[in-house]
Amino acid sequence: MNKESIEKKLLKIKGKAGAILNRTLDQQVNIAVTGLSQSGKTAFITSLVNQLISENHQSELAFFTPIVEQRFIAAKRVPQQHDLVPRFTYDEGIERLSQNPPCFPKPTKRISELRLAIRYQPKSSLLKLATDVVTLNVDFIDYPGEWLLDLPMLNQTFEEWSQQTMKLLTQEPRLSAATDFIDQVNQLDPFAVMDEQQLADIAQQYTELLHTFRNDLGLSVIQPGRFILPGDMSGAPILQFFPFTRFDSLDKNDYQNADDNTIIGTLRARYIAYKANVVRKFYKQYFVNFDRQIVLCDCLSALNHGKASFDDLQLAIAMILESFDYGKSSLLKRLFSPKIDKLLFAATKADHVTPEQHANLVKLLNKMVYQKRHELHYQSVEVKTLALASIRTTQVGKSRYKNQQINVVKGKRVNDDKVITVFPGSVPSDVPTDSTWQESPFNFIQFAPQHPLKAHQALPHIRMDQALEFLLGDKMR
Ligand SMILES: Nc1nc2c(ncn2[C@@H]2O[C@H](COP(=O)(O)OP(=O)(O)O)[C@@H](O)[C@H]2O)c(=O)[nH]1
Ligand SMILES: [Mg+2]
Repeated sequence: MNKESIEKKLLKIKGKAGAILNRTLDQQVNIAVTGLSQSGKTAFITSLVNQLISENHQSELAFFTPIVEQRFIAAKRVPQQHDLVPRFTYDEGIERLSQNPPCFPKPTKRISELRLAIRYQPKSSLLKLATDVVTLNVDFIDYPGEWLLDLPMLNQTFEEWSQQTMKLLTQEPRLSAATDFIDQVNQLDPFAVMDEQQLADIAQQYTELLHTFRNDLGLSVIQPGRFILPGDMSGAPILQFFPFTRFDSLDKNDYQNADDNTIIGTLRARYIAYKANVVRKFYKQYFVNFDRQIVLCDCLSALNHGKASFDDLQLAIAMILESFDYGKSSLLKRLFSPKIDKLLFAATKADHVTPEQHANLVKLLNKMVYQKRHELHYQSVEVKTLALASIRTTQVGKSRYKNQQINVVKGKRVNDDKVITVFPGSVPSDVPTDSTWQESPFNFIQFAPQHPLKAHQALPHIRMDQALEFLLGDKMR
């Protein structure tokens, strides 16, 4: 055989091997993005997708190795995997950021999905032998973090859940807002035959209470999570239950034997149905398929709301962490077989503070994430924390203050659309003490984009490349 035909033959073998490898290699990854409402999920996915598909790599991704090593070829959107899951509305988000004046993408309140096909040149010798270009399909799944707060319910009876919820409701800051609701439930005769409308009304009152906790008090522990983000289950009887307030005074036997058509029997039955058809279903249908998870936390807003709000965020993070506890005895492991191998916690909206504060923001986040380190068994799950801005809306400058140079940010304040230059304040590196809360309340300002996004321009960001590297870098070797 002459040299030419040997080369031809080799190329042919390479082609065949490539085809086989392409079929057998793991070239698909599910990346789930979550966080409590307003934590920045929509902004995060919009930016991440935008960074990857921006033409000519105008995006600044200095920490994303496939780009640094010039192996990244292109990314494009392709039809998503599941027909029944709503589409993540990327175009609408970009449209809003491109209009004049620009605004943030509209908030979404349910699960959604988007698939990117990323083409790159492999670095690993095995893949390289087989093929010159690999396609990695990445599915991004956006879902409310409130849904993870429901996991502990799977381990609780209606009685236990009611008692635990009442503990929260009868303490400030919740108590003042909750007294009307508690009075209403106290007046019920639990063994009376239930009235559909009455239960619907009280459930509605409980739901409104949860909205008050979230929106007015800035609290994070909201249970059941679906009540404030019901999606297409809005108004369904499965969401029409609430904690019962007087378990201590109920006769155990009477409760056990209560008929399903009594008030207490109906509440119990709906609670059980909620666990099975809502909570369990989410974990079985979606959660078990996630390969990687990013949890977004808006620590700055929690600081703004004060001690009660911040403490509640800590509690919520501890509850969310239970979904990643893979220890042998964990609830999660017993019920499902999750496969998440990387977990990223990110403090969002880092553009609201000056860059030298980012280290403190990460330290603060670490305090919250690792508080349960000794109890939880992450085992093979790699955990990382980061401070980022999905969409950077401020510029950093210098200013003189008391004869010293300090960093300041310039941006358009959300409240009044004024462009201001300020030092937004220091971020504490640890959970603030009682006296810190009293002496110097936090007041971090929210900023909105100033300039419309131009066509083929990538969104400005902070550390999105580090998030990309953690989530995808090793999948693109
Ligand atoms: N300045 C700034 N604001 C952000 C950023 N991400 C989110 N926000 C703000 O937070 C709000 C909620 O974000 P969104 O992504 O809708 O939160 P979601 O409810 O978790 O999807 C947005 O409307 C913005 O006002 C960011 O990177 N920078
Ligand atoms: Mg959203």
